Amino acid sequence: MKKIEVVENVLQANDAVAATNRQRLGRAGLLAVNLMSSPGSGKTTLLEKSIPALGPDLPCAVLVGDLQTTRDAERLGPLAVQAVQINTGTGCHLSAPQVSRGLDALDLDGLAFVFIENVGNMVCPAAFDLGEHVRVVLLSVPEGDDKVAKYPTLFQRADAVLITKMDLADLMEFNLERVRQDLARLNSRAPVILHSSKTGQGMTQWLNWLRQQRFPVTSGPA
Ligand SMILES: Nc1nc2c(ncn2[C@@H]2O[C@H](COP(=O)(O)OP(=O)(O)O)[C@@H](O)[C@H]2O)c(=O)[nH]1
Ligand SMILES: [Mg+2]
Repeated sequence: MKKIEVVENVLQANDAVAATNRQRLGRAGLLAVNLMSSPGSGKTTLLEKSIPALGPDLPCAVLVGDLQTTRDAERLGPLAVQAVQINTGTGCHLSAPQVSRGLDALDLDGLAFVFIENVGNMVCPAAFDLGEHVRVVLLSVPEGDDKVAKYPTLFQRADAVLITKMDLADLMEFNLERVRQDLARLNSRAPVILHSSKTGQGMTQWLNWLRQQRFPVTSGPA
């Protein structure tokens, strides 16, 4: 029983900071996007492609969570965006207090998007609200078409699901219909975007979805 209480307290403390983060991000008039998936499913590559495509009218910043190294922030550096690496040490997900400190290191003025690349993990990030406005979950083709059913919590709370590395679908004998059926059972709300950073498939749909998500934030009450 005690164990359960501790977990609940940790989540409650996290959620309180997340609410403050969300208010702060909303006041700045930007959209915060939490990207979640396994390691190697293509989060940083997606950002490398998306940020230039959004263009100078929609400036972006990135908070990148990893256990160690500043490699992802270095990859995003040449895109001339503010990129802050958050090293979690042994932590398998980002928490709202870590994101709060990451936001302190950013100049939020004039930004359209803050992308939060979560630690690569299909389980733990799902439980932790960071104060984001939307949650995007990536599933890459090489991970296999059974993963939606095996890791349901992540997909249940997604606002959009990207099936990435679609260029490998034939090679990997990926059963897209199976994935669609599993997703339909868990989450009928989130659009499913078929994407490849290599061929550009789904890029327009993804960018349009992102742009649309900004409206409730920018045109909502102050
Ligand atoms: N074939 C293929 N490879 C990709 C695609 N997107 C990313 N990759 C590769 O997948 C690897 C991991 O990508 P990365 O963006 O670092 O994944 P992350 O760990 O989720 O940030 C890299 O070698 C990328 O070049 C894609 O659409 N198709
Ligand atoms: Mg990465």
